Amino acid sequence: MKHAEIDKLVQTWIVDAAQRPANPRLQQVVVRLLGDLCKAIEDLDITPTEFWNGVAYMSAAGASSELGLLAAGLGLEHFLDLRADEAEAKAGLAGGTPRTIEGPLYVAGAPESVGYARLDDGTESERAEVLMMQGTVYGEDGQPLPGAKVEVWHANLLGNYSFFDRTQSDFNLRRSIITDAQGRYQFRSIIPVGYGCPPDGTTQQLLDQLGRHGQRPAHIHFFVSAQGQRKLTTQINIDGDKYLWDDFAFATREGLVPPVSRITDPRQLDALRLQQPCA
Ligand code: MBD
Ligand code: FE
Repeated sequence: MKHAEIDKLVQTWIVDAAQRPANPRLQQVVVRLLGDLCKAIEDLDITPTEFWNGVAYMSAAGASSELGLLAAGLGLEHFLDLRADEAEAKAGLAGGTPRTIEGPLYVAGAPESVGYARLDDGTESERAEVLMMQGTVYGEDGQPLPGAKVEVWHANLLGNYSFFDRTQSDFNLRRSIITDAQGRYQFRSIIPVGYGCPPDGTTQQLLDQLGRHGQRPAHIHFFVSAQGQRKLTTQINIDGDKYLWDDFAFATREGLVPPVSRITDPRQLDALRLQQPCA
C-alpha cells in the first residue's frame, strides 16, 4: 500500500471517526505515530506473528514496569536530553553542569536535611568504600544559591536501589539536602556499583536479541531545584568503571566524571567532615 493511502486510512480512523471535540495535540501525535507504524508494517512487511509478538512484548514490559527502563535502553530518554540541550542553546542559555537522564528509579519523599546528609544506612559498611562529596549550587546569575534542594539517589553494592529492592531499608541511599548559607551541600555515602538490567526481564530480553548488554557504570543521580530556577536532572559517574563510556542508557557525558581522590588514613576523612558546611 502507498504511504498516501495509509495517511488517508489513519485520517479516517482517528480524525474522521471523532464524534466529540478531541484533544487536538493528542490527536496529532496519535495520527503521526499510527501512520509511521503502519508505514513500517508495510515497508518491512511485518507479519501478523511479528506484530502480535510486539504487542505481547509491550504488554509484558508494562506488566513488569519495565517501560521506563526500555526507554532508557533504546536511547529515547537520552534523545530528550539532546533536544533539551538544543532548545537551551537556541534560547542563549549556556554553561553549568550538563544534564543527563533521570532513569526509572527515583522515589520522592527522601529524608531532608540542611547542608549535610549521610545517605547509607551502614549495612554495607564492611565491604564498601566511603564516599564524601561536596559542591555548590549556583543560580543562573552565577551566584551561590542558599536554600536550593539537592536530591541524591544511587544504588548499593549490588547495583540495586531502595524500594525497588525491598531488602534495603526505606530511603537507603536517597536523601534531600538543602544548601547552606553559602549554597553548599555535602554528603557521605558509599561508592555504588553499576546497575544491570534484570537478567530475566523484558528489557534485557530485547537487548539480548539486539546483541547489546544492559549495564550502566557506577553513578549517582541528582535533582537540583530552587525557586525561580530551572530544575537540573543529572548524574555523576565514578571514574575507572568498566562501563564508564559504554552505558546501555547512553547517559555518560563530558563534565559528569569528577576526579575521585582516594584517602587511606581515616583521619583524613575526619578532616573532610570538619569542612562541613553546616553543624
Ligand atoms: C538506572 O539506575 C538508571 O539510572 C537508568 C537510567 C536506567 C536503569 C537503571
Ligand atoms: Fe541509576
